Amino acid sequence: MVCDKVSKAYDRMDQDYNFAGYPSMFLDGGDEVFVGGPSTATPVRNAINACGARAVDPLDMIVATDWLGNRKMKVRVKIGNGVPANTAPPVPSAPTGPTTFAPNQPQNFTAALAEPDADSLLIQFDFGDGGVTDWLGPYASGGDAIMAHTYQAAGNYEITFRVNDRYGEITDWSPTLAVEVRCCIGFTGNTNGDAGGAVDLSDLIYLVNYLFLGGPAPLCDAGANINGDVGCAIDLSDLIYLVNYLFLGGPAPAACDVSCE
Ligand SMILES: [Ca+2]
Ligand SMILES: [Ca+2]
Ligand SMILES: [Ca+2]
Repeated sequence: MVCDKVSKAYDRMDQDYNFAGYPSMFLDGGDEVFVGGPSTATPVRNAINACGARAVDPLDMIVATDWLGNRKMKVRVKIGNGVPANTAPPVPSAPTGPTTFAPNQPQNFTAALAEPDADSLLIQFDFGDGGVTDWLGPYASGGDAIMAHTYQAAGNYEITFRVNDRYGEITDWSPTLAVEVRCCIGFTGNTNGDAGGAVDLSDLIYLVNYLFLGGPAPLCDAGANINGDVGCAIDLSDLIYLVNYLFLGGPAPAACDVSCE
């Protein structure tokens, strides 16, 4: 440090090393110090050799880059002094979310994120129906990432995700969340397939439209087989059953029969 020329060097000398006199010599960050100047070269030579032989912690450094577009790049650097610069995130817990729901309606699934270095994370979901996302994010460590997905077909699926700490560490896939996509949930009658599953006049109109006016088919046979007949036929008898239920105090629509899906 040339402390009589550089003010930062002077401050370091004054505040950190309790500066005592010129010329003073600090070797290897202050590991060896000569105050006032040695009279011969030998002690300096010995001090330099001692510094050279000193065991020091290895430095570990990782450089990562993000392409920002428009000819811009962000460079991120992590340095570990005697410890690894980066720690891998743990395998995440299974995602959480609804486990029984109808197809063709977006559902939200939550990924809880944790990272020992508090690195922000990219996440990748596999929804089990062939829908694997790109790496999405970054999301802050310690929070939740919510991902919407729409299943097109009834069935059973396993949802999993993994995380990437953007310093080269990608976890294994998390344990899975098992979901059941049923076009009929609980009871029949929701012919128009509204998300709340309500059975009301709009379902009756939907069924009339389908049976007699060339309208679209119910979401699935299982949801429209309101009288619960074994053959799962959707016909006038279901319509009568629904009218009876809605307006004449008749019995509730039949329970879902998954064999109709
Ligand atoms: Ca990390
Ligand atoms: Ca409905
Ligand atoms: Ca029927």
